[in-house]
Amino acid sequence: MKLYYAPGSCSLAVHIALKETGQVCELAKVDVFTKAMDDGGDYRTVNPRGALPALALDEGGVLTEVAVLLQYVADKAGNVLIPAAGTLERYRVLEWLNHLATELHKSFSVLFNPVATDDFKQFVQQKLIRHFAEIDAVVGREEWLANGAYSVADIYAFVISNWAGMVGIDLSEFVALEAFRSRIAARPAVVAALQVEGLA
Ligand SMILES: N[C@@H](CCC(=O)N[C@@H](CS)C(=O)NCC(=O)O)C(=O)O
Repeated sequence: MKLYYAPGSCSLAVHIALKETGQVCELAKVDVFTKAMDDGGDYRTVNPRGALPALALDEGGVLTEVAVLLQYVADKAGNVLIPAAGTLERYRVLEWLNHLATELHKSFSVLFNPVATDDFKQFVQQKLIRHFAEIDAVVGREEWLANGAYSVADIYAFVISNWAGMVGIDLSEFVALEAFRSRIAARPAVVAALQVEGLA
């Protein structure tokens, strides 16, 4: 497998899931803005949408979309980071993956967008703060987002929450969320992925 990634971006979630499950994967770094790959090629030849991440599969072909790649990587490792297909526990993890992808991840994309107006950014920030407040409440009651077990949903939430400080969102009032983030940051697989990406 080969993971196309940009340091600290949403591709980090897939990178962490690979490390957590001990799967060997080649890495190809991409400039998120220019789409240039380290070998000089244009990433859009891999993923015409230009968005990271993408995973080139051993069986051939390229798979995209963070939430899908997380399921793919977790499924390849058995039911370590995701419950078995068809179980309600599985749908609980998928519920979070979908929520994180559509409500949080893409809201951050607006905040990183230089053409978004300040008023709109403020509106989006408030929405994100409400979503982080919900996560704070959930991980205040239970250790992890779904089923009381660490899953790809927690990994995705961790990566997204890393962006808060970059766009002026202060998470320090969310004590349980900060503890959740620290628990994940301390995991050896997470430390290893961050080191490889030059972030630790
Ligand atoms: N729908 C895609 C969106 C991924 C996405 O927004 N990736 C960001 C990095 S976190 C990116 O590559 N942005 C640059 C672009 O879309 O051109 C997914 O869920 O994988």
